[in-house]
Amino acid sequence: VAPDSLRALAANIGLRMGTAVIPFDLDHPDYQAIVAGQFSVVTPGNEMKWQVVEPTQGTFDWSGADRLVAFAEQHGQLVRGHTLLWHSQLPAWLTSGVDNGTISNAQLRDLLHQHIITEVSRYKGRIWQWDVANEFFTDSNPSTINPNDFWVSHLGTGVIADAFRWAHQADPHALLFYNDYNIAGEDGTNAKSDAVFAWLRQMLAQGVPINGVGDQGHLDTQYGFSGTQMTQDLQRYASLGLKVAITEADVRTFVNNATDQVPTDHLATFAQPDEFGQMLKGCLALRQCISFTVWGFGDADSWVPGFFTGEGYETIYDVNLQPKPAYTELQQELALAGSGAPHRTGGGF
Ligand code: 9MR
Repeated sequence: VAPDSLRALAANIGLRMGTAVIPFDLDHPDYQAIVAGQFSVVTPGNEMKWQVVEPTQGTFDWSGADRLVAFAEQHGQLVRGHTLLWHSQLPAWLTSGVDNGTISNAQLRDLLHQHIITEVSRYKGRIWQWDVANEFFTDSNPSTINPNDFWVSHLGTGVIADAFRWAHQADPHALLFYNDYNIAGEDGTNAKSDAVFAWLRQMLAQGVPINGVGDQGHLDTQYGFSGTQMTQDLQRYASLGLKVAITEADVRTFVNNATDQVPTDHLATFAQPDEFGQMLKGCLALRQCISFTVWGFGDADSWVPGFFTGEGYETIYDVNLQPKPAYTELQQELALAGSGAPHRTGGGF
């Protein structure tokens, strides 16, 4: 591993640099070299989600997840498992069964229990952090657990705590995370962070086995961002005794087209790396921030154009897997963090 790689620079201060990975893209040598060379923790972007691992009831496909976990072990990397309880990317047999009444709420709860036990047990001892529950809070002010969420509407809010208990039973050593977006300085009101903080405090008081909070960190240059509020919010979670992590960092902007992904506003080429740097600084300021994961590392793999019309450019490598200014920004911040700024002398009169 090169001493100026992201993973080596971060290792100097005990931080893990991560990326989401498309496991079968590891067949491409250029892609594989970056995953192995730059990152020390990996997350399957989709391949541990219920829709992928159990496409037909009782028929499992662990091929992508197995491949990435094995790759990580061969390359001295840890794994962030993602994600056990989420409203999205559920198998069609499950959601249609619930819709047409062939799966009762009691059966739904049993199926979820079984799903969590099966998946967490399969990788027991091999997952560093699990995103147990994902995206339960509304973006409104005040923010609450979304009553219309698929899981909450059928099983009540208590299902979230149960998911943590089940995951903990299946792998007592994995760090169990609550993961969400806009919960560390991205949202001007900070309402969602306030709600998540209050809920976590309540859960911990009840003895629910939650070990950490993941802030996804999906930014957009049109809104601006400062790492100062992020550090304060992360600090507040840490004050509860929790670890914190940045789990899905990317910074999107408007682009000419989805193939070339050249920003339409030249200033975005400065704002994009700056916001990556702000997020990394927000994490670096806190010793409880144990990993910083980017949500994929090449603009060609972008999830963004499919979700935000006309946007892209959100990663740290371009569409040809060449490092962008955002890569250099992260590298420089890590290098500075590793050496510490020297003390000044002779500045007085
Ligand atoms: O990167 C994932 C993309 O390939 C999927 O199409 C998408 C489906 O919802 O999920 C993406 O990952 C999401 C993550 O699991 C949770 N936070 C938001 C991410 C981006 O949508």
